[in-house]
Amino acid sequence: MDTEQLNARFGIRNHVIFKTGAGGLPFISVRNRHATALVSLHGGQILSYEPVSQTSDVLFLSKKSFYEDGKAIRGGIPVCWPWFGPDPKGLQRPNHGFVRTRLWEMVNTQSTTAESRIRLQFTDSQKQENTWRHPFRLELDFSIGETLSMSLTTHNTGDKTFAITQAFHTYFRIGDIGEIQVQGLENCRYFDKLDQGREKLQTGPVTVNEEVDRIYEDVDNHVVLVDPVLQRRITIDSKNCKTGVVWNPWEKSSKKMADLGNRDYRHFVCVETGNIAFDLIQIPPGGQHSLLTSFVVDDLL
Ligand code: TA6
Repeated sequence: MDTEQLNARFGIRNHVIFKTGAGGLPFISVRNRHATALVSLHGGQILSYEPVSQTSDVLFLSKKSFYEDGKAIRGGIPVCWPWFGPDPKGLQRPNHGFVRTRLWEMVNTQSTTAESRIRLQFTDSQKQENTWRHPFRLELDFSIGETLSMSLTTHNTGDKTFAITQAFHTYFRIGDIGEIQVQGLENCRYFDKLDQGREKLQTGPVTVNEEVDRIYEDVDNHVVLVDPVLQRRITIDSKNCKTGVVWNPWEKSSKKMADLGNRDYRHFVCVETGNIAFDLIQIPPGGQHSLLTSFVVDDLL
């Protein structure tokens, strides 16, 4: 469907409008009295979320992102599925799974003046990954308003159980990486991916003054990103998951990434929620699992 057909079928005057954007891809521009947002059908990825109370976007989006089939957009909230991180089978399949690199389908849209809802889906008929053979249907729901909420529901439509790992790989825009704190992970154990995966203990809030790539275990699903430069606090709640990630590539690794500016690392941190590493989710035939997350932005008084 082109954007004219998408608008005819799913557009909502003043609130949900489809448009062709970077790379000739279809995007959804969302506006209501509480927030504006931009959602890419490529990747099923929200790229921008700006509550009217904020003067800067809650999400970071690289100006050097790629917008093409087979590549992930650098920023917003990429959907990592059906695996998180490198291909668990070592078959050279894409990092973080294949659904963030492909076009999703529209299912429906709803909006009031206060909240806009979008449902996308991705099914096995759309996949081009011939090494993931399980029949499935993915539903991705966004609720955009005073808060941003997301739900990723995996349906097993086949006759065999399959296992997944998954995450919302959220890029938060921040004033400066050296000033932020991530609270709520105190006393959690984590795997330090930059130190041969050694298991360590988080003492105190997470601060970042070098490259960080940590998978936190048994998190209590309530984390707060405090940004004294942008003078805001972002509360990140999640459900049906036990793991989280804090990642920043810092200067050296950033320079190896063609879709990231050399100084971009100062202005984003990834605080991710999902079912990662040991938190494997087994879905039986006919079964389903929903990964939920929500974000509330408050001003720091
Ligand atoms: O979530 C952190 C991480 O797994 C890092 O190891 C790094 O690879 C990052 O994701 C970005 O991955 P990408 O494939 O989007 O470049």
